[in-house]
Amino acid sequence: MPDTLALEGALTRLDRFTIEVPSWGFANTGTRFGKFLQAGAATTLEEKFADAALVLALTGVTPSIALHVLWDLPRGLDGVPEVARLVEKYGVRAGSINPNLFQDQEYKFGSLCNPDAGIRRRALEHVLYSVEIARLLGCRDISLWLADGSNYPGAQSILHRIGWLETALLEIHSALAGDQRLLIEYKPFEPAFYHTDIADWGMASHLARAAGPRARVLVDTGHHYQSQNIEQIVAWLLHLGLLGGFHFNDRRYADDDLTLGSIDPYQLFRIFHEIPSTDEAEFANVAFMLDQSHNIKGKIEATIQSVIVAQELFAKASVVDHSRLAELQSAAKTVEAEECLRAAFWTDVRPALTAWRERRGVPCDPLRALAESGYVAKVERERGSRNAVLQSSYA
Ligand code: PSV
Ligand code: MN
Repeated sequence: MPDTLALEGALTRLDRFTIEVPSWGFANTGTRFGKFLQAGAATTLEEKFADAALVLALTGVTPSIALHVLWDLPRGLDGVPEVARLVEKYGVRAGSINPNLFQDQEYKFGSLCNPDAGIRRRALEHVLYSVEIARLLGCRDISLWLADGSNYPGAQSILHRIGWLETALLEIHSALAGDQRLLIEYKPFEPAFYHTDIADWGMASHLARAAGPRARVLVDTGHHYQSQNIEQIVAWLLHLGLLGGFHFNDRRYADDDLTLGSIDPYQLFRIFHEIPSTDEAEFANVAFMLDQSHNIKGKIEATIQSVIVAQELFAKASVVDHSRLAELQSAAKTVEAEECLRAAFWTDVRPALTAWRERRGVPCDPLRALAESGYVAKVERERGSRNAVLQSSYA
């Protein structure tokens, strides 16, 4: 079992671990079959910032909120001053900027890969102004996910679409300024069910390399085939200098958007184990973000629960005895090496985390603090009747 010193070391590493929350995690989102609406769900951008500020106050480790351009800045660049005001008011930074290339009716056959050059150009312009939004708000990362693909064999030229995508990404990359980065997210299927233009980490890696040095790959843990070895992908991306960050969520079947660690906490532990938190510069290059929508659980509650789980699993991965593990691996001591890893996984880091929170001046039990704050009941009262009116207009 790791000793007290190893646990203390783990706590030091925790100081550098932060995680970004998604604005859409506070809003009424659901599955394609429907939404179970919540009275307290955030509708306005200000409400999303207010909820994110509470998560920050209760956990101390979520300094930024990811923004989705069409959902949060529907007026594009004109929305920037309002975001800047909310950043100032709530003390939560604007995090990664997510262009939206999947909502417009024009995108039925794709966005940057659409066979129609005019639609490709309009999609490109949307990304370029998203880059500009990011620049004005001082955001480092633009997270690009395309829903592009096709549903039937022969319906689209896969080859032509690769070329169009490469051309577009080059232009997007050349618009990046300062320390900005382009994170390219892959997904094997959904909404397209025959081919997806950026289906896996190999395609995303190639596209990042072809686009330029400020492009990297974004790993969404829900975007893999069943039983794929995600930690191996992470190790490869680190080796190639291409790991840009994560969209964390858990899944049982496909892109289920379940809360982190709810199904397979050992997997997230194994992913964290591959990321050496000892190299500060490299560690800072990895953006840890949640990408979950909560259809059943309370939104703020689920977000806090996910943050806690991320910290627990990160702390567990940090107590691995690396020098002993290296010796055992060299000596090919299979069972001992595996047990060395498992010992860290089964270490109860929760008391140490409680002490760490105490030192940081945040509640020892953030979920209990949320319940005791009465915040959810308050926003249900404040937002409930307005949300009910909005909801009746969905019908
Ligand atoms: C697509 O499934 C995705 O993971 C992308 O990151 C989108 O931006 C996000 O979900 C929208 O919920
Ligand atoms: Mn994602």
